[in-house]
Amino acid sequence: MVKIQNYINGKLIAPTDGQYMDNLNPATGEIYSQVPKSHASDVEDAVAAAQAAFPAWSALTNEERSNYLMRISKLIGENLEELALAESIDNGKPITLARTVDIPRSQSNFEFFAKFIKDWGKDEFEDMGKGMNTVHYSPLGVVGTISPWNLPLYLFTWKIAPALAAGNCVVAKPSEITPMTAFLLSRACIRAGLPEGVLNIVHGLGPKAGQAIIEHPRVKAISFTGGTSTGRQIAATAAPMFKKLSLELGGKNPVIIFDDCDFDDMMSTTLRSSFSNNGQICLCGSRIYVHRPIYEKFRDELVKRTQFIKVGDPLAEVTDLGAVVSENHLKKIQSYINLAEVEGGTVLCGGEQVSLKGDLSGGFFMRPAVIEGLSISCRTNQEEIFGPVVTITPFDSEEEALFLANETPYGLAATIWTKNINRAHRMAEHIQAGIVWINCWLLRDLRTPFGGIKQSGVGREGGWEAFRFFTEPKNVCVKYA
Ligand code: TXE
Repeated sequence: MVKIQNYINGKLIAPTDGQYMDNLNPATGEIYSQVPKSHASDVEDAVAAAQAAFPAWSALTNEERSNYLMRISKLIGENLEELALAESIDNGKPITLARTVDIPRSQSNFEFFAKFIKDWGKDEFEDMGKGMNTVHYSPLGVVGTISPWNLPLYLFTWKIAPALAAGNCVVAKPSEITPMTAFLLSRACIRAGLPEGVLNIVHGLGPKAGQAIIEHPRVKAISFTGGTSTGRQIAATAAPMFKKLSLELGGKNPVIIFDDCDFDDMMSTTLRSSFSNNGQICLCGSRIYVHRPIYEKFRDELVKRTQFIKVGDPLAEVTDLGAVVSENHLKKIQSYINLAEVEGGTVLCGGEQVSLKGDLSGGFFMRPAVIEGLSISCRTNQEEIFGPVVTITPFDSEEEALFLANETPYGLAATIWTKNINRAHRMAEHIQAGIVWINCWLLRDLRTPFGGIKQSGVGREGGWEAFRFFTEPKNVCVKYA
């Protein structure tokens, strides 16, 4: 059985008190590896290593740091199959998804920021005749990153790559539920010759290892992706210490479908935006609002296509949806299916647990669900389920669609389907979300700001936003003689 190790000061090491916890394969329910149950002492060692590495790492040129990142990116590409297999086993997602989305995107994260850092310099503002202002951007020192289980390596590297590129040293904690690809990444960093202490990966539970990173006085910034309640807790610790905070939290994203949309394109994309990765993507659309003239056509087609989705072995090439990430998560999702019925909704299809045969008989599988007949104020439409569950509701006017879309505490992403470009822009302007997709979903340009408003988070990732977060600006003003 694989024993995952921490990566501290360039070495793979056991946690200081020797404690490990079990890591389960969600497709079988079997334990298949052991994860360090790290404590504050491991975080202390990681921060000390990062602090010691910082002067030399931050003194490198942008080009030199970029070269290290490119080497890591290349190694991710060379080990795509191994990483995709590990991600699929750890998370329960289809290997085809890990192979085409998670791992290629992790590779791109390093490559993108390696290239981007070469254009990062200083800003200059000339006050004609009076003086010149130069804004220098300096790395912060040691920064902490904490990431979730839904897109394990993808979100882990999305934070680490810009932090390192900007000249910081990092203490990173992956989710304890999906630690394997972060462990494989630490091996890649060793092979890439990344200097000791520049990146440190501490495995363990959130309230122990995670909290120790948040609390550590030498950790200058925290970049976190995960649940809104965890984000609130993190902010409560970090804000009084005046740490920089980037919080990417939950979502309850609306999809608004007008009767003039390209129906076929909308249908196939909506199926993806509803159920990709078992709905365990913060950007999935979970509340679907449909213009009344096409409501019934849409409903029947969505239900028909949802019933065709293949739930099965994540390692089989034909599988559409694998296992959800854990037994607890499966129970949570199913409790919302029950709740929806109590709240007066009708489950049109899915929602039931699926029992597979053989090795997969202990796995956490369920059929994707479509629910109708719920009001906007009910819990099913207000709380993040984070599973393969969507609600559908008809609407009559733009105003009504906007009201429904905005009437939750979240504001991460929204999708609008219409061929009327004026209407699309009107809607986009008034929708309360950090990201709006028109006639598409998950079309990502890594230069653009990524993040949410309201309870979906604080701050933005991506492009310059990431570099601004991981640096401190200093304005130097020189008066002309
Ligand atoms: O999140 P958690 P989980 C949401 C979604 C999901 C819920 C739970 O609603 O159902 O979060 O997922 C660490 N101090 N999203 O369990 O618990 C933890 O160890 C410091 C939205 O993954 O918030 C893990 O590494 N760290 C989302 C990370 O925080 C702590 C993506 C996330 O854990 C901690 C995934 C603490 N006190 C889930 N407690 C999105 N928006 O992308 C936990 N952690």
